Amino acid sequence: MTSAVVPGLPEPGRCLVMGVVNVTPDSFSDGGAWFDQEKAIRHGLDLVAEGADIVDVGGESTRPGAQRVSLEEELRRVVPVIEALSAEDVPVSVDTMRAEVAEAAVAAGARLVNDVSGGLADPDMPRVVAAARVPYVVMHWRGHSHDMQTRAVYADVVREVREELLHRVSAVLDEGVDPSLIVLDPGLGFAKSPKAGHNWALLAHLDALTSTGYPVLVGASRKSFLTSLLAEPDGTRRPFAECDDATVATTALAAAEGAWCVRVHRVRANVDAVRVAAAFRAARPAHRPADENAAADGRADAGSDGR
Ligand code: PMM
Repeated sequence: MTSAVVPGLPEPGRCLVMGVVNVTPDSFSDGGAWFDQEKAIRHGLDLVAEGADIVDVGGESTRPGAQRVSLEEELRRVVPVIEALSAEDVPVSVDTMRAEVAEAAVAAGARLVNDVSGGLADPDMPRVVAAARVPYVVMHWRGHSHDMQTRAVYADVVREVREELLHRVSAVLDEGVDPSLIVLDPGLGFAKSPKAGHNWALLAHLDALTSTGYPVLVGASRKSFLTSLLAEPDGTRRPFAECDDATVATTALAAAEGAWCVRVHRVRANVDAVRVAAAFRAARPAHRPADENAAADGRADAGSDGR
C-alpha cells in the first residue's frame, strides 16, 4: 500500500510528521514558548533532529477566541524563522491565512502553504498559491477564531465537512491551483464541538476525505477534544502539554487510516507511531485469515522457527 505523495515534499513512504513552531505569545497549546526568534529557530532544528519531515511555522494564534495580529507583526514573526530554517534545508511550511504572508514565506524558502481558512480568510490566497506553485493545505474552516465555536452546528459533520472542503477545492482550482498540490484537512478543533463529538466523528471517518484522492493532513495534537477526553472525574481538563500521549494514539489511528501527514507539537513519539502504522498498513494486503493460511501453506500463524 503506497502513501500519497505531494510534489516538493519528503516521500518517506509513510505518513509524514509535521512539527509545529508557533512564533506567538498566545497559542493555546504551547503558550508562547517559542515567541523569541532564536528559540523558535532552535526549536525547529530540534524537531527535525527528532525526525520531523516538515516544520510548520506560524505567527498568528488560532486558539478559540483569539484576536487577529497585524500583517506587519505576522511577517516580523515568521519570515526570519522561515529563512533561517530553509537555509538549513529544512522543509518548511507556513501556517497563515494571509496571501501576503504566504508570498513572503515562499520567497523566504517555505515549500508549503498551510491555510487554516482554506482560502476563505483572504480572497487573494488561492491566486498567490497558484502562482507560487507550492502545495496548499485547504483546511475546513467556518470563520475566524473569535467566534468560530458558535458555528459548530452540523446535522452530519462528516458529510458537511467533506462537502464544504470539496466546495473550497473547486474554488481554488478555479483560481489556478494545481490539483496535484492540494492537501485536505478536516480542521479538528475549528468550529467543531468536543461535546458533540465532531472531532471523533471526523477521525473515525477519515476515509470520507482520503477517498477523494487528495492527500489528507490531520491536526489533532493537544486539541481540546483530547483535554476533555482525559479530564479528571471532577471535570478538570488535562493541561494541553499533558495530552501528548493521547496525540500519539490519534497519530497511529490517522496514519493507519491513510493520512498523508500529521501536525504535532512533540515529534519523536509521533514518528514512532507513523512507523508502526506503516508496518501495520503494509501487512494488510498480505493478510489472510488463519485457516486460509493453513490451507495455503500448511501452517497457521507460525513463528520464524515454525513453532
Ligand atoms: N491547528 C492549529 C493550527 N494550524 N493547521 C492545520 N493544517 N491543521 C490544524 O489542525 C491546525 C493548523 C491550531 O493548533 P496550535 O495552535 O496548537 O498550533
